[in-house]
Amino acid sequence: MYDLKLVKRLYKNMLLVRRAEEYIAGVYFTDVIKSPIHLSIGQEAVAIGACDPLNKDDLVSNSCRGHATYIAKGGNLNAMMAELYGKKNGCAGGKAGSMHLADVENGVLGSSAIVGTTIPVTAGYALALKMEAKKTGKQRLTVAMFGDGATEEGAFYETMNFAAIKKLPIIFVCENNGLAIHSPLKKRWATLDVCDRVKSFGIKTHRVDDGDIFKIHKIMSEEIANIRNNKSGPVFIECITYRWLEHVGPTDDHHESYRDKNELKFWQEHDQLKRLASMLDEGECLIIEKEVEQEIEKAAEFAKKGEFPGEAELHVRSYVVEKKHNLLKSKTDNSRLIRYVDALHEALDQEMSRDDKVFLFGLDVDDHKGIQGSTLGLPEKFGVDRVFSTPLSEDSMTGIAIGAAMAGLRPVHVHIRMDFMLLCMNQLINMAAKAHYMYDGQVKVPLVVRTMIGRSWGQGAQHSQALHALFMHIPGLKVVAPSNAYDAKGCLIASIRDDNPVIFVEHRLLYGIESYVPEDEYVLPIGKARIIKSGSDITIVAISHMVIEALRAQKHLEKLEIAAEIIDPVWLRPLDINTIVVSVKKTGRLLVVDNAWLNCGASSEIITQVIEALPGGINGKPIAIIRMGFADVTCPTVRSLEDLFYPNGCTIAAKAYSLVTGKSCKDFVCDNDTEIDAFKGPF
Ligand SMILES: Cc1ncc(C[n+]2csc(CCOP(=O)(O)OP(=O)(O)O)c2C)c(N)n1
Ligand SMILES: [Mg+2]
Repeated sequence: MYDLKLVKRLYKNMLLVRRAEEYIAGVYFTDVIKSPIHLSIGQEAVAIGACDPLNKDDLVSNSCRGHATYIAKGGNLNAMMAELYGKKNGCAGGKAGSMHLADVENGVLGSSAIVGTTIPVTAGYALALKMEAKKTGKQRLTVAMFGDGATEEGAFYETMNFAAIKKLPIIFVCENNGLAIHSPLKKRWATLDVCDRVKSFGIKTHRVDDGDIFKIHKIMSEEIANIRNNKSGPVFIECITYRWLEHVGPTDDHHESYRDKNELKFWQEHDQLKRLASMLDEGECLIIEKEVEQEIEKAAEFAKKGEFPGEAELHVRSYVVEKKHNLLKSKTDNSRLIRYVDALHEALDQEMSRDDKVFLFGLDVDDHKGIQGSTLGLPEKFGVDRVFSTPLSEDSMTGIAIGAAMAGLRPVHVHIRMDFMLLCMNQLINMAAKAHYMYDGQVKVPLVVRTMIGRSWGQGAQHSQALHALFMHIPGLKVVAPSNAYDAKGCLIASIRDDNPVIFVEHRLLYGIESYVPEDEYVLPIGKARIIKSGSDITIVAISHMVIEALRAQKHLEKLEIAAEIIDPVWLRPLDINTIVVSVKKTGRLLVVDNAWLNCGASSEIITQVIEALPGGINGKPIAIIRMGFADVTCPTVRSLEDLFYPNGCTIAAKAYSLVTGKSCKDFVCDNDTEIDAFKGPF
């Protein structure tokens, strides 16, 4: 009844997974594998049935229970085993372990130890494949595999919605083993039909409720053909299955109370491996068994022979090495005075014209206001595939951007307030920042996140936060906060061309400020600070909009013949500490003014690095250091309190005056002028 070749192939692959995991379980307590292992024994048929009909250049992902998917998709077994042993010849050089397996060349996009995280990422990859098919005519596709637990995450529903809107070429395969660690479904699901929930997004669903490998294989084969022919998905398949062993680790836990005693018996009687074996004659089974044993022995030998990575490997691939740009300067001096927001627009327009891999998306990027004008006209010029608004799904849209970036596109994701990025932290920190290192260079994430800090007109607690320090903390991310139009354009182009994720911080009040900006494209160096004003009495390092306030302070101080050197770090990670240290050596005094809170902030980092660089002070004298930033409270809405919350030209000048003269800040009087008075809201 079934094609014998198919039966043999399924049997061989399923046996390979079973025996490989039995081997892993067998050696686990000998201490050669020192990473948590989540075995698939009992539920391998889902991965084997789902991956068999795929082509090598289709891609599949999974969460931390990923061995079966990796092997089923054709991932290199030697490299997987060496990875579990933590060796240099592992698929990620020992940086991934069992929970983050990837073999992108063979279409294993990667696993993640954060449940649900790979679902939007895999959809983002599918978005890129959809765009690719428009050029090539050939539709590749992706398969996101995940457990029943992952369907409880918000990212799952956000992704279903977006995949349905964009008709993405993706198949979602839920390996429903009824358990999330020790919690059975009935404790976690109010209604027991996940297909029903998915159908409500307009997505076609299937349910295989007996673990039948041939049913899974048939549905997958038909749906893959549909997607390839119609260049349209998505599809959702729920496969009921069962895990025989404990959640994590090599042993069984059938005595534990969270399991129903009859379940295991039922599923062992319906073991798909036994079923496949029974369809082949004994001789064939023995031959296959021998082949599988040899493959596993070979993989184990490969793993044992590998070396452990050492010091030389620790820092390798923490970032994608920066490209050398020929074009650091504009070709002609055709500068004009333009606003910051127009400089952003020009950078986007020029980069999108230069490289059709660049695309722009985010809430409202295509509306009539076009993100304060920074995206106006771009949808008409570049089309809806390359400039589009999104549902309110910040978390999954970030994952989708990451997946598209992994596939070779260069997304620019826009947030109209930085506060909204708190909904993206999982994807940004657990995936964007880590993927290149964790998968040992198999993927890059050239993603730019444009994010706006709000202020004034009562933006208050949740529309005014400046959270750059959160991102500065994370290796793998870059953070830039230009304060003038010239830097905004050159740094945005540099960020788009960089192969790493860059958080591009814009302050709402900077948008209207003008400076001379060349018409041509130009790339500014990443990690280079700018000395905005020279001076010899005090170094004032100011961040983002505080540069404007520091320049006001500088004018006040000038009247008292105090010469302040104003430095804008521009890039907060990587930080150009050298330019700051050279300045402090000259002035002997440092005032850091952050456009954020002080605690564990950019100011702490800058000051620490200066002290580390000048441990003995200057000429035996300690450096005079002070810092300013937001008041240590949540930003209040009413103007009378808001004015007290932020440093301004006067308060900065007073602090600098006190540091230089040794007198009290109170002795310093000045009139504060501010562009906030002119700002007419509402947003
Ligand atoms: C976001 C997140 N929350 C919690 C965990 C801890 N955790 C690891 S696996 C797991 C259960 C996942 O269940 P399911 O998605 O059904 O996959 P299964 O383990 O059954 O294969 C949990 C809760 C995690 N890794 N990530
Ligand atoms: Mg489960």
